Amino acid sequence: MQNKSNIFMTFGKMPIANNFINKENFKDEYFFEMSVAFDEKKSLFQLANFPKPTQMFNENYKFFTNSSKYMINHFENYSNELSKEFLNNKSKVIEIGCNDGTLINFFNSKGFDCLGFEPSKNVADLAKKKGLNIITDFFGPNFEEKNFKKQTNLICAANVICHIPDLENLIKGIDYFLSDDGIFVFEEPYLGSMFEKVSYDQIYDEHIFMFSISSINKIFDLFDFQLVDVLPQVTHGGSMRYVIGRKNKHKKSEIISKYLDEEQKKKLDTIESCLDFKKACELSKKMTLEKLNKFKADNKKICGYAATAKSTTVLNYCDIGNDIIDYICDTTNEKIGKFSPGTHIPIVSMNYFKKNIPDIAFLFAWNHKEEIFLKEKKFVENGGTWFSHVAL
Ligand code: DWN
Ligand code: SAH
Repeated sequence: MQNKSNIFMTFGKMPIANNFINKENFKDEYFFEMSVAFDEKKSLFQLANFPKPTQMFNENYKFFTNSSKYMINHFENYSNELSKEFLNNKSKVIEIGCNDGTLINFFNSKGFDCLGFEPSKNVADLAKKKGLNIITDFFGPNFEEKNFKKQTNLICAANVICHIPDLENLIKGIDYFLSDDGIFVFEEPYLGSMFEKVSYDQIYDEHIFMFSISSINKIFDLFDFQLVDVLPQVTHGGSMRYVIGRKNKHKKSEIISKYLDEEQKKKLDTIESCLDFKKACELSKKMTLEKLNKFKADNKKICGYAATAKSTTVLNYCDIGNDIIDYICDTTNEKIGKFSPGTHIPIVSMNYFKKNIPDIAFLFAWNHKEEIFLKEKKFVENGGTWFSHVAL
């Protein structure tokens, strides 16, 4: 489903966003040209080129769902809502991209027959340790799971469908596993929120697509499926939950046409909105650099807070290195002691942050600001300032 003809912007050379690396690997670090395109037929915002999935999702994957308490709580609510609306005590549930098993474990604890797909071995192993039934592989239609084939009542996912380049193969997999009246539900960062916030850091190698309701509506309509409901979410800076069923099996919510009208008004279904977004990104880069240079001229010490995948885009696009940001603190053991992809800023522990308090903290996990501001009250009380390229 790639379409290179409508490339409208490039962010320049980008490394693998989650490849926090050791010094000895600097010399052979992988980069690709990160350009974005818009497919007007499907109203689909997408990367024009990207690394192979196995370059990103393997035994060294460095993102763990349980790194945010807020997200753990969100996934418990997600499982409660879906169980109540779509499941009974005999139901079977599949999760695509289950990572450390946080979400599928909530379904498992409720007694449903569960199966998770997770290609990144290190995180899949964490899910298996919880006693969960996990296939360490990319989701698709080629599995001999007799208990789940055409019998799965709910296939759910979060922050992973936009990571899957071959959408046709994904939908074949859904068709292969879903029961006749089963439901496929997924939540992904929302294009409209990214445009509003100018949060261009949602774009990185793993995020092949940035979906809107218009695009999801068109994509599934090409197959024997249809969008039957949508529900906006506040997670990850603004996401959308999509509910999909086989055609003519479920009542389509009236809210969909209202949202489609709104998206049309905002021109989210055409390349026009992308061209405005491009200008907004360029302005954001200019403003960010002006502010950071002013902090530096005033002799302020600057650190990064949370070594997110998103930070790789901001740092590389704006060309911000160790001369501006002293270090990035993070809670993930697998990132601490390593260096940021492309820009090679040291990643340190939260303990280091507490002992080496900066004047300014560039909040790279701006999407978790409530959770972080609550636990870092002292930073502000002691005179520290939060900064970000998006409005905080
Ligand atoms: O889609 C994706 C989302 C769900 O997760 C993946 N493609 C990759 C990843 O993106 P991200 O790294 O931008 O996600 P987060 O959740 O914004 O950031 C996670 C990072 O932030 C981890 O390294 C942990 C760190 N963090 C922290 O240091 N202190 C996070 C929180 C909440 C904190 O309090
Ligand atoms: N769902 C979790 C993890 C999101 S990160 C959450 O919201 O926190 C994306 C995850 O999807 C990674 O763990 C990655 O290994 C996995 N993934 C990537 N491509 C996949 C595919 N084709 N099938 C299944 N999982 C995939």
